[in-house]
Amino acid sequence: YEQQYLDLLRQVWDHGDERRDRTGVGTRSLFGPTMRFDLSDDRIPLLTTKRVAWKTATREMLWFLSGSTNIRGLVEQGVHIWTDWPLDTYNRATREALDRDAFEARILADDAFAARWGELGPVYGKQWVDWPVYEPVEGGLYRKADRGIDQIAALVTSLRTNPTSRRHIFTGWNVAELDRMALPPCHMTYQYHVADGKLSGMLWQRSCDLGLGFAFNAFSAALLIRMLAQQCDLAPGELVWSCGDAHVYLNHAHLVEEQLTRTPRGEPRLTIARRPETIFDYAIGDFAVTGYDPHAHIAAPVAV
Ligand code: THF
Repeated sequence: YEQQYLDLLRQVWDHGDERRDRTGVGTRSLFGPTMRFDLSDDRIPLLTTKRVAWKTATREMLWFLSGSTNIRGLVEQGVHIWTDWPLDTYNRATREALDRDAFEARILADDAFAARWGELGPVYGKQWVDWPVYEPVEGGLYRKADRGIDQIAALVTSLRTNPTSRRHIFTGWNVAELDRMALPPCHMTYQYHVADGKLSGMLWQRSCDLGLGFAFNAFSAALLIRMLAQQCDLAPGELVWSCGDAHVYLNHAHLVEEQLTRTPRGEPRLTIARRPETIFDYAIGDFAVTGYDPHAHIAAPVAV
């Protein structure tokens, strides 16, 4: 289970192609790995070779599903994983040097500041539940429709009404809006497959930070399969994780070396306490992980 990840981490670290990347930190990178995680019996891909903040990942998923693209809703819950990008934009624009705590304090205290500086642009949440639509009007012009496409609601409907479809897909990769996003989506395309009463999901990620992001991305993708399966009266099948550029940042050497000395332990399981009315009605308290006895957290810097 977790060994697939450790093997990939080792492979990328030892044999990856070293290059300068957008952030200037530098990475080693391999192209095109795939991993499979069986989700039956409530098993969930949650790394045990370091402690992973699964509640943070869950809050992030609920924030995506809410359609929000402003960090305020995360910061209010003590989730800091998206703050560095707006902070960087703010400090560049104003030539200030606010630290993360000071910036988050202003995001929480000041509505206008949060609206102006906490916005990430039309990232995941916007594209998932409100993908903009343009309607033709007279004279060869187009006007923006009042409501966009809710890809998640459409997915639930298609899973329920046409389970054998090969089009159970949603994506955050809105080509026309990429340049307005703080970051173009990394975990960009999700596809689902129903067979034998079981729901499997594939995540195609264009780019993966194996040291930090993978733990979040794999857990979240599995979490979403579980929520969708519950909503559609299906049992959980498998998560197939597939990636374009899988990389390790050069400043994560200590993490890689420490984590690869550790042995996975236990089989974490995810339980969902109730069945909410719709896919949009889950709350953080609905989720519990049992059998999670990980090795200690390993802190590592995030490349912005
Ligand atoms: N950019 C980079 N360089 N790496 C990423 O993993 C990443 N993401 C999202 C967008 N851009 C990225 C942001 N998601 C952490 C986790 C997820 C993130 C960003 C940062 C992080 O720092 N995790 C720490 C601390 C967690 C905590 O606050 O409790 C960790 O140890 O896991 C990947 O989608």
